[in-house]
Amino acid sequence: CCKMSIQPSSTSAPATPTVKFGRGIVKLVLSGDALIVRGQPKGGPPPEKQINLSNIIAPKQGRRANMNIPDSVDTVDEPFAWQARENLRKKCIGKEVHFVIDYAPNNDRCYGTVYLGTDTTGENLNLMQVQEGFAEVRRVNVRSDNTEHASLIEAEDQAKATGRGKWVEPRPDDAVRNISWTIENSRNFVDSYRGQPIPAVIEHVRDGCTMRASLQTHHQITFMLSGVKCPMIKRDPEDPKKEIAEPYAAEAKFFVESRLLQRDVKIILEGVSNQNTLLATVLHPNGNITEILLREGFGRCVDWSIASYSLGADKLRAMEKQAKERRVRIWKDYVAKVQEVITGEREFSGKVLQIINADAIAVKTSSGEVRTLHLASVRPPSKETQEPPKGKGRPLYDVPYMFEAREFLRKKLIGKKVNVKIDYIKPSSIATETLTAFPERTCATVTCAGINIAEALVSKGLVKVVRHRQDDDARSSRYDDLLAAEQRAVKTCKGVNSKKEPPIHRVADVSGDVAKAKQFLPFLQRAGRSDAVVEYVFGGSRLKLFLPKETCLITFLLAGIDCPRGARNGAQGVMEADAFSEDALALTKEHCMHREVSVEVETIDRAGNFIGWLFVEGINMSQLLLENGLSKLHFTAERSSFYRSLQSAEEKAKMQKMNIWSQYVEPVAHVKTEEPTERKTNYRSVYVTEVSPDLHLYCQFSDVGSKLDTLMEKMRGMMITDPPLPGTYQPKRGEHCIAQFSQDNMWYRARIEKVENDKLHVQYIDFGNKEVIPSSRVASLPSEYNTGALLPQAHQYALALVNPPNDADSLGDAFRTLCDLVANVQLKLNVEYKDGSIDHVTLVNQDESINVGKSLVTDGFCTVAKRGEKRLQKMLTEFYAEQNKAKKQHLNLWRYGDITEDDASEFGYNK
Ligand SMILES: *[C@@H]1O[C@H](CO)[C@@H](O)[C@H](O)[C@H]1NC(C)=O
Ligand SMILES: *[C@@H]1O[C@H](CO)[C@@H](O)[C@H](O)[C@H]1NC(C)=O
Ligand SMILES: *[C@@H]1O[C@H](CO)[C@@H](O)[C@H](O)[C@H]1NC(C)=O
Ligand SMILES: CC(=O)N[C@H]1CO[C@H](CO)[C@@H](O)[C@@H]1O
Repeated sequence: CCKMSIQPSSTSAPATPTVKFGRGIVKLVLSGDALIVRGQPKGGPPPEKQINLSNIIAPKQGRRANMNIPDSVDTVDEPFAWQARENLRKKCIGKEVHFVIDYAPNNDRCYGTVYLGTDTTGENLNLMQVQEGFAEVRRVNVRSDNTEHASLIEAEDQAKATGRGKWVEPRPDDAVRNISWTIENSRNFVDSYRGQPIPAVIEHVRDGCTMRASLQTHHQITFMLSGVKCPMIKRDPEDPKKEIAEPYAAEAKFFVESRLLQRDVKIILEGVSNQNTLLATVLHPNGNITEILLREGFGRCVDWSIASYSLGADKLRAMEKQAKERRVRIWKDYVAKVQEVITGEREFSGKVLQIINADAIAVKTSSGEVRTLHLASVRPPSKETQEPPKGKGRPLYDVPYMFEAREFLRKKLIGKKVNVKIDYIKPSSIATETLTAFPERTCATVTCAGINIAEALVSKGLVKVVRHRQDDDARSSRYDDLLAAEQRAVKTCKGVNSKKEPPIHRVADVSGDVAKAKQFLPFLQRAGRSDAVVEYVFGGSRLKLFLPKETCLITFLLAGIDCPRGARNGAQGVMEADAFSEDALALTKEHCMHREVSVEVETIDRAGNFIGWLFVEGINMSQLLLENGLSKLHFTAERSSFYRSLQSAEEKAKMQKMNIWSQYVEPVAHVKTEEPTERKTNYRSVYVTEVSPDLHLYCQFSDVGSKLDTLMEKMRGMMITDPPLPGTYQPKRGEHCIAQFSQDNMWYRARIEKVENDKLHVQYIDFGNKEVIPSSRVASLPSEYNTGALLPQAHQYALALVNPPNDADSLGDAFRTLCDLVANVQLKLNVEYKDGSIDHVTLVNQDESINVGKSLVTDGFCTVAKRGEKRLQKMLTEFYAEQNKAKKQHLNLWRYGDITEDDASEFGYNK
């Protein structure tokens, strides 16, 4: 080889090299006879020098074919080339050396003798390689008096004689490496090591997180560190020879190079990127570089590969957090993103009441509050890929894997206790394309019996993990677990990651289809008890059921009861909610929502709703509602076999005055079917709070007054501490609200009777008076003050045996007189009879000397209303006597004579 022939011996070098000797750290060993030394940096990158060891020649290593040279092929090692390199590397890599330049024909080439340590007294590496049989001595152009050369030759002879290094006989099989330059199937390759650390040498560092290594098995691999990304050094797209380094890229590279290059390490192969690059972690006895890079601000965590990191992603996050807080290197300008504040408790436990979606549940906390929670950092299956649903939108059955996700959550969670940790609040937003508004969401990590529910869903491929923006910390507190679970799910082709067609659910929706329901009825009747899953609870006695065996959806009404109903559209517009409808709904929801139940269908109603009995965990729901005073027994229950127990359930609730029976008076007299002949009195103290122009009276019971006062006081307190935001309340007809009475500017409970532009007609439900007020004077009525807490306190009555006059003037006179009679006095009230829906009463003062109704007759403001009841006859006679006296005296109505004669015929009265 011509190059060799021009190399002179060390002692005969006539040329004067620019550097005669020097010191440095061995950065890289190129072969058994060449290395690169790195000098001390003097600001800027440290100077480097390649030195070929003079006078010796080591076997050449095989090389990979150079793509840029035509016909280039892979070459194999000369025997022992690798061992020679390794021998030198192990001796000196990273160590300080002293070198003496023997000959340097130009800047690129340089021959020298290298000593371990700081001067020529250290071990001579040139000699060492020869002694150990890993290099031969060059024998050209050597003067005979060269003692150094002589000792090299002596060493070589010795090595040959003792069969050291390459001189061993017979030559072993592994003298030539079997190099694999490329990996055929990266995925299989990674799997074949199953996470075992493989001894390796790092051969090249491209940037902080990308390097090349030769494994013990002589596989040459290029890999990226899992979980971290360092600033990159890229080629300039304009000029391929130029490199563009991101800030800190060179520093990161140097940091890694000086610690890992050509060091003995172990590599854990962990995954394969989309670009087919291996993902790995490097173990060095002094620690692992991934954590250190993050801690020193040389890199950031990357979500896409952090799940591959096998030593615990949480450590990487912690290191990155530390670096951010210290604002070190790449984080020097880091500003923490302001997050939506989480108010109230961050961690709590509760019972799952409802599965709202594949990623959302309703939880009842220990304080009784029901909260909607979204599972943090996951996305439910969506219908994006689906064609638009035909007919009725039933995403639960039509969106792939939605049903499976719901079922998983339902079976695992419904009715169970869960622990909730709120991770972040996702502010409300509007999708720019569709203009869909998304309300604010509370996103949490939910665990049940130690299982992270989101993680379980992800690992079954039933939801996907949200890819957050790099610096977005609003994410699950167990985000890396989710990523790892997703990686497993992808690998094992679970759920949405499967190549198979998603399962299809053909479900017949019979609800609301009268014809279909009728056809179906006989099947269900014959079936006796059928299994069902409660899909939804509309009201205390109204549910939507899925019958898995029949794969159909039906609307189901609980038989045998009359359950208070919520506000609804009736023939006369919106009908107000019945009292306790909310409580009944809550009870049924808590027991039935998403539960597996069994039903016995009896019949259907005209709208195609099935009516029957529903059992959940041994409870007959109709009976439970009766027991809790949240329904009344319906006469149709009589024919059922449950009648006796239903009846006694209702009886018990009545006796305990539960809920709808809170005003219940035990029917001492009513039990008798015979009509009583004696009038009974059972006076109750009242205040009349309002008289309507048709002479109806609104009364409050004195004994409930303090309850009302307390409620109003609390309610008004709330209006001060937590005043309503103007414009947030949308008043609706029939609804209860809080209204500010124009006379005293105080807040009262009211009912909206009519909405007229920005004017509202309201009636104050505890006082009975009505007025028209601007809508700015009403606010929504929180449920704790609504009629569930206390029924409306203004009770409407009419006066017994009293007929209001027909003409407006006389009615006005009677009205004013009545007002004077009842104003500001405590009166006693006895119910005499019911006419229409209204109780007719006798009102007397405390010592019973004044009878309000009778007074109106006595003074000729009203006439007597005849009644047939025997028990009223005595009183009726007294009233007629008064009326006759008034007639005679021509009082008021009787000023012009006897009016009853004409009016009786005109108005159809039968006297
Ligand atoms: C110096 O060593 C390197 C690495 O082994 C080798 O490629 C190169 O050819 C050597 N140079 C000379 C002039 O021998
Ligand atoms: C070299 O390695 C490859 C793959 O690792 C193997 O298929 C081949 O048989 C080996 N060759 C020799 C000569 O050992
Ligand atoms: C990773 O490196 C850190 C810091 O150097 C060290 O504390 C830790 O023990 C290392 N972990 C492993 C598994 O080597
Ligand atoms: C037949 C049946 O299941 N009856 C149940 C009805 O519900 C009550 C509880 O409300 C149970 O005690 C009964 O056993």
